[in-house]
This record gives sequence, structure tokens and C-alpha cells, in this order.
Amino acid sequence: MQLETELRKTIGTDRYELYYQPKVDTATRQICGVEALLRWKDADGNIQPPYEIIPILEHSGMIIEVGEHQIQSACQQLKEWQQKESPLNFALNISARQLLNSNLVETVRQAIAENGCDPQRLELEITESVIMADVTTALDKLQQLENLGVKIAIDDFGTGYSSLAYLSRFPIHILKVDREFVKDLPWNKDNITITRSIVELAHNLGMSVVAEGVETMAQEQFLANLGVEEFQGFHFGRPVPVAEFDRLYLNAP
Ligand code: G
Ligand code: G
Ligand code: MN
Ligand code: NA
Repeated sequence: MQLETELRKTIGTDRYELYYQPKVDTATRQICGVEALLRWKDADGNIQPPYEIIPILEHSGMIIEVGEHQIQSACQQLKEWQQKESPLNFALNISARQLLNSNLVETVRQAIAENGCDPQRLELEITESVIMADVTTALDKLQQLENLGVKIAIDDFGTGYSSLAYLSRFPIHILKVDREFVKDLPWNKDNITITRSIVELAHNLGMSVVAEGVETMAQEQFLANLGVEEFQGFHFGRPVPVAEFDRLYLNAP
């Protein structure tokens, strides 16, 4: 079957799955949340690479419906964690189509209300390019989302064309430093300068900073000294299925 057809037919089934990658509090080194990352299984149960799947979902618009299921899952998960008194945050990636051409705000509002979850624990990750694609609509949607109490994070920061000064006009709470800049810390002079500037400016604008792609102890120490609030990367954990996440990080049997 053609991939796109199969992707469409399986929306809402367990062929779509969210893997959780831990995010860690810099100060305590305790896990403070997850980034949820989409995985899709073919008919044989093999996980297909996200870089092949996600562009098809975005192109076809299917990402909107898939995303609505994800927002439901996110709020159900937050509710479950709240009941177990696991104070974790849940970060979900949102694409351009979802932010600009869908009823995202209403979907999020409903999911939060139905599950009674704390909106502050839900983080929506968008990239700079999504904002730049339609600044007026993006600002309007982000303000509505902020009014719901959810957190907005800028993903892959530093790779797009917008400046942080420009983005300061948007309701943004979290900046995720792209792993391209983290990759060869603490040796690469340019990347040292770039990460230091990003962290400083973000803090001056009242945003907190997540460093992505942290793979070594040397990177961790360097970034902790810069005052980064959270880490994410293979040094702390890879994206894993929920059951494995529970076993690894929440001491489930
Ligand atoms: O882990 P990884 O290969 O899954 O993800 C690749 C990229 O795909 C991520 O950087 C992210 O931007 C995007 N992505 C992953 N999961 C999702 C998702 O559930 N929704 C959207 N819109 N994008 C996602
Ligand atoms: O663009 P998005 O930031 O949402 O990126 C998440 C992607 O980054 C996922 O594909 C995930 O597997 C990958 N990733 C997460 N941590 C690391 C890391 O430490 N190193 C590398 N190379 N990739 C990572
Ligand atoms: Mn992301
Ligand atoms: Na990223």
C-alpha cells in the first residue's frame, strides 16, 4: 500500500506512538519532563524513520488530525502523572499547519478541560520558521495559547532567521538551543560564544533555556555553568516507548 494511504488509514490507532525522551533539571539532575516524539509502525511492526513520515503528514495536512490525538494523549498523561504525584512536564512538537491552519487553541483548551490537567505542565514546541511563516497569525494563536496557561517553547533555536530580540515580542517562555550549537562544546569557540549569548539574552528576556543534544559530561558541565535550566540528550536518555520510560525513570515494575 502506498505510504500516504497507509498513514491515513492508521490515524487514531496504535500504529502511531509517542516516544518519550527525558528532560533533566540542571540543578538537581532529576528528570523534570519529557519531549514526546512521534513514531509510526508499518504493518510488520517496524518503526519508520520520522524524517520520512513527518514530512508526509505535514504535506498532506494529516498532521492536524494526528496532532489532535497527541494533544489528547498529552493531557491524559499529565492527568495520570498528577494523580501519581509525578510532577513532570510534557512537551509536544507543533508544526506550521497545526499552529496556523487548525483549531489548535480549541483542541488544547478542550483536552485540558476534559482531563483537568495543569496547563503549565504542557509545553508546545514550535520552530522559528513557523512563526516567521505568518507572523500575525502566529502571534494571535500564541497569545490565545498563553491565555490558556500553556508554555510555549521555541525549538531548534538559532537555526532560523529570526532574532531573539524580534521574538521577544511573542509570548515565549522557553528557548531550546539547537543541538548543532551544543555538538562540539566546550571546544568550538564560535559555539561557545553563540550559546553564551543565547542563554544571556534569553534570561534577560525572562525565558528559560533547554539545551538539546547533550551527549557528554563535558557539555553538561559547560552548559550548567552558563545557567541553562534543563538538559535533553543522549547523555541523559534516548527517546523510548512509554512502558520503557516508566521502567527506566519512574521505577515501574
Ligand atoms: O526524534 P526525532 O527523529 O523523532 O524527531 C525528528 C523531528 O521531527 C523533531 O525534531 C521534531 O521537530 C519532529 N517531530 C517529532 N515528533 C513530532 C510530532 O509528534 N509532531 C510534529 N509536528 N513534529 C514532530
Ligand atoms: O527537532 P526536535 O528538537 O524536536 O528534535 C528531537 C530529535 O533530536 C529527535 O530526533 C531525537 O532523537 C534527537 N535527539 C535527541 N537527543 C539527541 C542527542 O543527544 N543527540 C542527537 N544526535 N540527537 C538527539
Ligand atoms: Mn522538539
Ligand atoms: Na530541536
